[in-house]
Amino acid sequence: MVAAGTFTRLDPVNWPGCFLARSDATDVARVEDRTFICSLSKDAAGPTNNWVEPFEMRRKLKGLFAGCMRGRTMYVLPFSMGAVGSPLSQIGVELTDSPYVVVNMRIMARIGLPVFREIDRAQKRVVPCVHSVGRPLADGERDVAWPCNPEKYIVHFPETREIWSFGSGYGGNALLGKKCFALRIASAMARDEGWMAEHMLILGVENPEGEKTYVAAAFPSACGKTNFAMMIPPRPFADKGWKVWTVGDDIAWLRPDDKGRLRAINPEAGFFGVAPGTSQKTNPNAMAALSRNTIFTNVALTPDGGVWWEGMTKTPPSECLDWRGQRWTPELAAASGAKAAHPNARFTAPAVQCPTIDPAFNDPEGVPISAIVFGGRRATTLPLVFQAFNWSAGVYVGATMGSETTAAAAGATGAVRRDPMAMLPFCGYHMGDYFRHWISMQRSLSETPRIFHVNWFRKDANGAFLWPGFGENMRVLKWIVERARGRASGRETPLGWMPRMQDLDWTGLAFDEEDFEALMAVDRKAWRRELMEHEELFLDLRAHLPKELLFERELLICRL
Ligand code: O2Y
Ligand code: MN
Repeated sequence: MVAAGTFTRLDPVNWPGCFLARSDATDVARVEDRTFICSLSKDAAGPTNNWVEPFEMRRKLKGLFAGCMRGRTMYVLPFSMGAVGSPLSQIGVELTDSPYVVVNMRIMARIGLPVFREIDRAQKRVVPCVHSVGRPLADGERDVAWPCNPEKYIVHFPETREIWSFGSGYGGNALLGKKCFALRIASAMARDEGWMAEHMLILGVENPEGEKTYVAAAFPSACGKTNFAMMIPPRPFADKGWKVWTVGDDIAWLRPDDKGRLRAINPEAGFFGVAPGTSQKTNPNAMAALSRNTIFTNVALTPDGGVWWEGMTKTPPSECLDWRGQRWTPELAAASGAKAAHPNARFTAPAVQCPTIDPAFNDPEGVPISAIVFGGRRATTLPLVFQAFNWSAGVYVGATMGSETTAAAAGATGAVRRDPMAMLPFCGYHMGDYFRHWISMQRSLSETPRIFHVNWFRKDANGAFLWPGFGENMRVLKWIVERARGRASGRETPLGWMPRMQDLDWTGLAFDEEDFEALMAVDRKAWRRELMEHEELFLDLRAHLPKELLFERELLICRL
C-alpha cells in the first residue's frame, strides 16, 4: 500500500507501526442518503430508513457488481464481532477489493484463521458482506491512491442478513463489521433473538473499595462518546481511588444472562475515532492508544513524518501537508479558513492499547450493566442529569432524546434533531418496532438497569456553558452508579429523580449554587415545546408505536 501510494509510513521512532492514508476528497464520511434497508416490505423498514424493493435492489447491485473488481485482488476476510468463541459474538465474512479495508478491519475486528475455525466449530450463521470500491482496472491501467466510485450504495437485507456495499472505501461505508453489521443487521437479529444491538459506549466505574459498576451510554455523534468512555476522574477522585475503565466507545451488544441480568460486550476490537479535537488535554487515553500501530485517515502530515490535526496542540506546526496533500501553514489557513485535517479525519487504533482498557474487555460472558445513560447536546431545557422513574419511563427518555446540530453536521446550527437512542441512522427496521423491543426486554430481565439522561451542554443566558464537562463529569457518573446501587439520594421532579446540590460530590471544585439551580432547572414553558416535538416524532411512527410510550407522554404532561 505504501508502494501504491495509498499509505505513507510515519516516522518509525515517534509513530511506530503507524501509517497515513488520504482518501478521495469526495469519499470522506458515511453516506446516509445512499444507505438502504431493503426489507421485504417498506413498512418493516419504517419512515426513518431509505427503502428500495429488494428484488429491484438486487437487480441494480447485480449490474453494479458485475466485473467491478476486475484488475484488483479480492480479499476473503472472515471476522468475528466480539471475542472469537463468545456466545455473544457473531461472525461475518467480508469480500473486498480494498486492502485499506483489510488492514482497518484487522484492527477493528478479530479476523483470520481462528474465525474460519470458529465457523467450522460453532456452526453459527455467517453474515455475508460484499464490498467493492467500484473502480475496475483495465489491462495496464495505473491505479489511483484511493479508488472509489461517485455512485455509492450501502445496502442491507435484514431478512437474509446480507450487506452489499459499492463505491466507497471510507469508514462506516466500507468497514462492514461496524455500523452495517454490528448495528443495522445486528439490531434486526437482536429483535428476533431477544437481545439488543445499541449505539452505546461501555465503561466501568471502580470505587475506592474496588467495587466496579458498568454503565452503557448512548449519545449522538459529536457529543464526546469516546472522551466519556476514556474519562480520567479529577484529581481528588483519582487520589481517593476512583477509576474509570473502558470497555467500548461506540457499540454495545446486550443480552440477558441465565439469571436475567443484562450483560454487554463491545463487539469491536479497535477505536475508529474522530481525530480533530483529540488531545492530551481532552483525551490522554485516546492519545496513548493511537501512539503506535495506528492508521490515520485524512489528518495532516508534518515535515518530521508525524501527524497533526486541529485541536491536537495549542500551537499548530509552522507548516505541514493538509489532508489533501497540499502545503498548509497557519498563515494560509487564517486567510482561507482551510483545515489541515478533514473534520471527519479518523484514527484506527487497537483497543488493547488504551491504558484504561477494562480487564474484562475480552471476557466472552461480557460485563453486567447496572445503568444505561442517554444524552444529547442541548443548550436549554434538559437538566444536567435525571433518573427515569422506571424502565418504560426510561425507554420514553431514550426514544425522545435529541441533540442540537453542530456546524459540522448538515442542517441548521442549533436546531434540535430527534435521534432516538442515538440509533436514527443505525436501526435496521421500523423505529416504532424498535421501541416495542426495548419495552419488551423488561420481561426477560430479573433486574433492569436504571436509566438516566445527561446533558453536559446547557448554557446560560449569555451563551456560556454552565457545566465544565470532561473529567468533572465524574461527579455526575458517581451519582449515577451510586443511584444504580440504591445508595445516593435525590429529589423527585416531574422528569424523574434529580440530585440536589448536596447529593453530588464537589470535592476540589468550587461550583456556584445559583449556577447549579440553572443547570438543573425544569422550565415548564420549554417543556411544553419539548413535548410538542415528542408528539411530532410519535406521529411519524404512530402505526408501530407501543402504547406504553403514549401513556408515558401523558404521565409526563400530568406531572408537569
Ligand atoms: O464517517 C464514518 O464513516 C465513520 S462514522 C462513526 C465512526 C466511529 C464511530 N461512530 C461513528 C458514527 O457516525 O456514529
Ligand atoms: Mn458511532
